[in-house]
Amino acid sequence: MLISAAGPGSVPVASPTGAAPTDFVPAPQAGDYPIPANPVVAVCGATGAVGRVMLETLERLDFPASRVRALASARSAGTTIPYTGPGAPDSGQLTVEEMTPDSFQGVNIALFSAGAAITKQFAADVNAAGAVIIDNSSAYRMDPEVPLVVPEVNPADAHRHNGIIANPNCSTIQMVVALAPLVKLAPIRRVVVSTYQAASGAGQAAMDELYNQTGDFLAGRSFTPQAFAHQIAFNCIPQIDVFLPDGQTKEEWKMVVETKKILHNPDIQVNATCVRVPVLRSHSESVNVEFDAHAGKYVLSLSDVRAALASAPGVVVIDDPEHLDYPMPAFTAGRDEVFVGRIRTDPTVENGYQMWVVADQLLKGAALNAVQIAQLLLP
Ligand code: NAP
Ligand code: 2RA
Repeated sequence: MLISAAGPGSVPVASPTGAAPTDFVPAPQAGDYPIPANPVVAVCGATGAVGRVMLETLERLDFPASRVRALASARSAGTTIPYTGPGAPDSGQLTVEEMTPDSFQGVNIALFSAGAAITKQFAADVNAAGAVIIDNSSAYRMDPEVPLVVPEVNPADAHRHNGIIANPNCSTIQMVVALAPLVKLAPIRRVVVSTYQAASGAGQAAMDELYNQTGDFLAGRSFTPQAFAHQIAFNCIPQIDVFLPDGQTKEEWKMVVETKKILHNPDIQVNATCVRVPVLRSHSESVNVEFDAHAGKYVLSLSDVRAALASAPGVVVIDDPEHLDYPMPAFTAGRDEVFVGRIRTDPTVENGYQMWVVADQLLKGAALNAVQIAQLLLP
């Protein structure tokens, strides 16, 4: 990725004589973006589903900002969002500013959740202003120069950035938080995952559509799907993001390639089916894991798997079938952790285990993960 002399990558420098570029400035490093103890933080996309939760999270975690700014499109400029955490204005209300190339002067950390096109549009301006981007979109996730970070899994990668750090896709984050303790037991050969993704994963307008459409459906009123390709009320849609030529969707592809990158394991096989369900907030996943036990080198048991999950950072095991206790999205919304239940052996394969993984995708899948990355950057 080559953005500009101030952006990531080695960039050809134009000769003052006008000759063809012959020299290269070194690629920017993390050290080129020093973060003070009390950074200025810009929340870019502050009016959206993720942006609003980012502001709540900065406030709740007491993130030591000296100032917090809320940026969005011209449509929301001038509106206000309550914010009383560190760096808040005396009014306790942030006034939303229109995001422009000049918005980033004085900013140290820009938390982006405005979509891939907007991140790409402003990335060079942000880096030129000396600010680090922590991006929730897919814009740079698979760029080899951009770390893709889940703090419970690969925190060290965050320090190898060159101005941009990517937040993985929400459905990937909760799965790798549950896989990370298992890969310490033995190498994982294959993962088969089916997702049950909440409407808010597609943004604020999509969450509103589920809510309003459900009311219309129950009242017998007609409605026209807009945020989704089909009716979402009382329905499941086996398509998230666009279809790729091989028949999988881009959401499914993201789970495959992002998992390999985060776990630093190009050989792990992942097969995903991603489904939108009429849930407001929190994604659920059925995850089947097949360990490579290397012909008896690793001897695993169900209790090893349970113990690894129970002691993993960021994971809460809720698994008591006798009392009908397991994670459910209605009860994980607003919670920071990744919840795992229905942990059992898969008798159809050697070294296979099955689990059910639920997390608030607006928090751990997006806003919280981004703020945790920002915490890693603090001196
Ligand atoms: P959203 O609710 O639709 O919010 C989009 C935000 O982007 C709004 O603040 C919007 O501002 C802003 N925006 C749109 N056009 C803009 C422009 N031209 N200039 C500046 N700001 C602009 O979407 P979201 O769900 O928060 O998702 C945001 C990003 O996070 C996406 O890349 C998404 O894939 C990713 N993500 C989302 C989730 C999730 O669970 N929702 C999880 C992981 C990752 P206005 O209000 O002014 O239009
Ligand atoms: C979704 N994974 O649920 C996406 C959010 N980026 O649509």
